[in-house]
Amino acid sequence: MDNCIFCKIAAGQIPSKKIYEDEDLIAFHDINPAAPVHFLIIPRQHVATLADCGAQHVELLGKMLALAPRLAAEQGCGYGLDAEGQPTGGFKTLINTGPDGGQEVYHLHMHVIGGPHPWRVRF
Ligand code: DGP
Repeated sequence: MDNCIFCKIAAGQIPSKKIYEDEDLIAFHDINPAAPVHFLIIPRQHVATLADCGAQHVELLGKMLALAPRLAAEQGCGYGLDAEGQPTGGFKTLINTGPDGGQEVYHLHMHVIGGPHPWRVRF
């Protein structure tokens, strides 16, 4: 898509701090991090919003979701159990959709946000 900043990042036309790429997905650090760890997972394919996804995108969305915990662990905010078997670590996943959902860039992206307290917020 012409004029889509994330398509340009996916094509390597705009620099980004990439942490992952494969034939379908790219992940890179958010330019304006909201927490110690904050990266975005995007499809290479231009899809404007989550609301534009249909049955043909289910596999792609599944790949995005499955990638999040793996990259979160690599970035230092993985989820797990401690020595006592208690939950530890973890991260938020967030997809903003449309103006009322706070979406600013109209290329589907999943935020992965984490790091130790006190950055935590309700959403
Ligand atoms: P959203 O509100 O869900 O559309 O969030 C868009 C996010 O994208 C926002 O947290 C900032 C980030 N962002 C916007 N432009 C760029 C860019 O050029 N590079 C990077 N790395 N992140 C960007």
